[in-house]
Amino acid sequence: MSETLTIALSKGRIFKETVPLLAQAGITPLDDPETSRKLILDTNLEHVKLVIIRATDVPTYVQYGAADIGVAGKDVLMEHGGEGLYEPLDLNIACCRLMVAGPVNAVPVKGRLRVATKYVNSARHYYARQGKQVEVIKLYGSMELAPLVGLADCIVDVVDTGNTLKANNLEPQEHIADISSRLVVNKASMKMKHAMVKDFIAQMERAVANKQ
Ligand code: PRT
Ligand code: MG
Repeated sequence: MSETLTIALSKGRIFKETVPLLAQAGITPLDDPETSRKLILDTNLEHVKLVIIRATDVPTYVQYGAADIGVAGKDVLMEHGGEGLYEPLDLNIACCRLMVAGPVNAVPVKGRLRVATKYVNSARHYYARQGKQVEVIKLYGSMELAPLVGLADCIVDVVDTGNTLKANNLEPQEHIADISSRLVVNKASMKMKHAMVKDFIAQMERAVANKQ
């Protein structure tokens, strides 16, 4: 088969937790993105390539067909909006919770709440559903710092162990959504590479089921 299957992954926890699932689907990367500078990794299968990109860029690569398939956190997908993507499978990896967090024992804010986050769309939707007027301040990282220096009253961020919050005298206040990573598929690839894509999804489905 001359057709290739390109899979977009981010380094770090998503790569680490996806590799064992790929292994069960018969796919082994020939390089480790933590030590290699390569952005396109070959695998043991000649027609399967991995592209290593920022977590937030995965939906964009797949939407435009630069990758056929990707693995992305639901937090990232909610923020992206999911246009041009199918989301056929919950991989049940990189699990965490999207939460509102603020200073321990914070006094209720009078007036408009200031919320710092990289999840601007999710935060706006969340507060709009509650009929709350808030000011959302876009950040690209280290959200935990914002309440400590008076930039915001609270943050919207993903929380796993909660240790990062605790280390900064913050605590979870409201639960917005449970998060796990999902397989996403380009809509055109689903049609044009149907057999290959369907087969890959089925194998990943089995790999996920085997883990439970
Ligand atoms: O790190 P980088 O800026 O390159 O990109 P990224 O943060 O978008 O990627 P990455 O690899 O950190 O996260 C990829 C995906 O993993 C996210 O989109 C989530 O779906 C998922 N995930 C699961 C998490 C966490 N758990 C998590 N704990 N993403 C981030 N965190 C952060 C958390 O916000 C805190 O700052 O990790 C820190 C430690 O968390 P605690 O609660 O265990 O202390
Ligand atoms: Mg990170």
